[in-house]
Amino acid sequence: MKITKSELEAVAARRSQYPAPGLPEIAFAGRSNVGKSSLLNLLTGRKGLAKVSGSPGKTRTINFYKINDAFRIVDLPGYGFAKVARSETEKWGEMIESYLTDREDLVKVVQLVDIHHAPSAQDVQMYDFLKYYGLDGIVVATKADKVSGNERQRSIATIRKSLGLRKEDKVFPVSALKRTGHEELLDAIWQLVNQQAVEETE
Ligand SMILES: Nc1nc2c(ncn2[C@@H]2O[C@H](COP(=O)(O)OP(=O)(O)O)[C@@H](O)[C@H]2O)c(=O)[nH]1
Ligand SMILES: [Mg+2]
Repeated sequence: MKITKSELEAVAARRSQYPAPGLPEIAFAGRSNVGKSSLLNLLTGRKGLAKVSGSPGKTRTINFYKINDAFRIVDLPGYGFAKVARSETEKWGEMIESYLTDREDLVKVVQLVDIHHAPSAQDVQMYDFLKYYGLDGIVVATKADKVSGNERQRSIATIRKSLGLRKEDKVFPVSALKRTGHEELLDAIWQLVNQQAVEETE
């Protein structure tokens, strides 16, 4: 598939600011600076849609992007930024947990990890949470341009092992810099969205 239309539909700091339900949602999770905004821009072909930041930890909201008027990509606030106060971290946790556990339109969460660092304890914790709620199964290894050949295979093996992926779970290496790997990811997302539509009419 191709994304021909994308728009930032809502920037939510609380539930009342979520868009009205009615479209399937695929959320993106990952630590600050993992490359979430860059991936979103790559997928939509719009360089400035999501703000790419050199300094991590800025996004404290859940951002809803409407795609092709057919589904939403939901950008969750990044975790693992050391410089935020504990009270902020708690607020972050509540906000994400509330969305993940109680949003009827949520189909799946794409977990982003950086290909040139082994998954962090927080990545593992996040992914365990997704498993518990049955939202797991798709992982993106970002910044794929930073490793090549054998090293890439080794990194992916490390990711699979650390997160405890099953055979059927998928890891997509993507580079926003080199613009590679995103088409495969988008096809997988589109398949999930359509599966959801079929299940709803059954
Ligand atoms: N080399 C490389 N750098 C990337 C890639 N994607 C993002 N970055 C850089 O990583 C930093 C964080 O990116 P951003 O998209 O803002 O991450 P976010 O905090 O997860 O939204 C920026 O400096 C980006 O330029 C990539 O595919 N390759
Ligand atoms: Mg971002």
